[in-house]
Amino acid sequence: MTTPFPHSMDFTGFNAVSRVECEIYDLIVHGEVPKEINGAWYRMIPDPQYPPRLGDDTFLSGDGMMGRFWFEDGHVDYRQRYVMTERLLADRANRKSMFGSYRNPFTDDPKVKGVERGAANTTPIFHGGKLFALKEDSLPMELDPVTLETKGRWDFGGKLKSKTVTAHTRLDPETGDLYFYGYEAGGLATNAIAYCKADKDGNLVSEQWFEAPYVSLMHDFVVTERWALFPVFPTTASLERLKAGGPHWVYEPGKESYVGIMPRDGSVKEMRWFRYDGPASSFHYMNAYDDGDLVHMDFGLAQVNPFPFIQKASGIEVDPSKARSRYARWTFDMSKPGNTISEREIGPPGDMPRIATKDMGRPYEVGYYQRFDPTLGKPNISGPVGAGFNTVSRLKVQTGELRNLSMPPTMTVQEHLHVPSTKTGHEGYLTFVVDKHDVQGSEVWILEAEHPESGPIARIEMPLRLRCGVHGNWVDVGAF
Ligand code: V55
Ligand code: FE
Repeated sequence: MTTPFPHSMDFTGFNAVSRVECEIYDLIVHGEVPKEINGAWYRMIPDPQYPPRLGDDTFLSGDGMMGRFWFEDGHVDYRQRYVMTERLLADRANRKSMFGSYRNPFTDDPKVKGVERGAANTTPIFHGGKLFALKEDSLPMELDPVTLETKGRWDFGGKLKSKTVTAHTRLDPETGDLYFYGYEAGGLATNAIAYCKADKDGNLVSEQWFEAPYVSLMHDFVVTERWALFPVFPTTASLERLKAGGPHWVYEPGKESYVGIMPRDGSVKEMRWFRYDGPASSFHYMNAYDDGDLVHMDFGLAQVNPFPFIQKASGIEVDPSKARSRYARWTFDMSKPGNTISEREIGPPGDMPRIATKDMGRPYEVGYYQRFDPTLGKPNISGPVGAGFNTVSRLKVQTGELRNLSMPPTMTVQEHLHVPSTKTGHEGYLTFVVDKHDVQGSEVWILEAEHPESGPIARIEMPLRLRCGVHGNWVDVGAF
């Protein structure tokens, strides 16, 4: 037996835990799944095996559940399995949660001191023929790409020095090189960043360490053809606070933000820090690219960290729908001295940006992201932020033209994925899980990426509720 989960936002309603490992052959499809979509869609769900050790905790601590939709000639199969982390194994051995609050080992049962606490719950990536589950506080976990069986921790054959790898990596679509970094690379609340590159076969070819202006939740970064950009927003950590059993993160709206920019394949000694004053928070960057000596970075910029558990730790209370304030383009002039940033608003607020892989780090026209439109109805809770998104938007980043899929008032959308088409002149597809709050059930929708407003060309029935995932990635059949 295990005890019930707490009655908090993170574990009730659509956020109730699932803990189901399953395999479903040939899902029921309404409409038609385009036959040219062939491959695997991996997605990760935080789904805790046991109730929080200290009575309550955030959604973000949940054990990693890896899902895999397999698309073949119009058919779709699904399977999901837990990542067997050291953390989950230790919990199962004790038949209860041994690990205390989110990313604070000082709150753990002393019996698990030194056990790796990473939950491997954020992003699946497939690189160099291997599948990994990533969580930004620890090293990648390698899984079998077909069975989803856990193979173990991955440290690039013992070469990687960083103690962490973030959940957001960046691929050069032409070379296949993977750019990534780890923050708190030297351990808990350290200000060390490890900037790394792996070649297309997965060999670690570079690891350079540098210091950020302060310790912060550096969730994502972005590379262009020439530059690597490291944004730093003031969600900060302190070892003293952790030792006192306090929260890992606190949002400090009065503190300045930075973007560190260095040549993508150069030395960290060439880093330039651009400064931004004013309340700022962001988690994901849609894209960045070079325009002569200018660098443009497009992203959702909010005035406050959107996670309720971080707001609470910071003594801030805001309506989450007011926490996302605009979609922004920041431009940096690398030919001039100084550290100023110019900003242009390119769209309404939102998050979960995705673009076509071919556009990564390159000049581009179109991005897809998600928004909460309050005119569509009351917020429905799904995921760690609270209100789930109810709109999928296609944004032309140069002109601001928006095409929206507006969901019915009982539905929210989980992160979408872009799947390329093999036909020239075709923009590809968007696929995502839909939460049906009236019946506590799930569907998968497939849209023509160029026309989200036209609605789904295929709807796939799910015979179980899929708890809110974090991120997913597409792997074409050719990669297997
Ligand atoms: C995020 C997700 C995490 C985490 C830190 O979406 C930040 C942002 C699922 O875990 O640990
Ligand atoms: Fe993320």
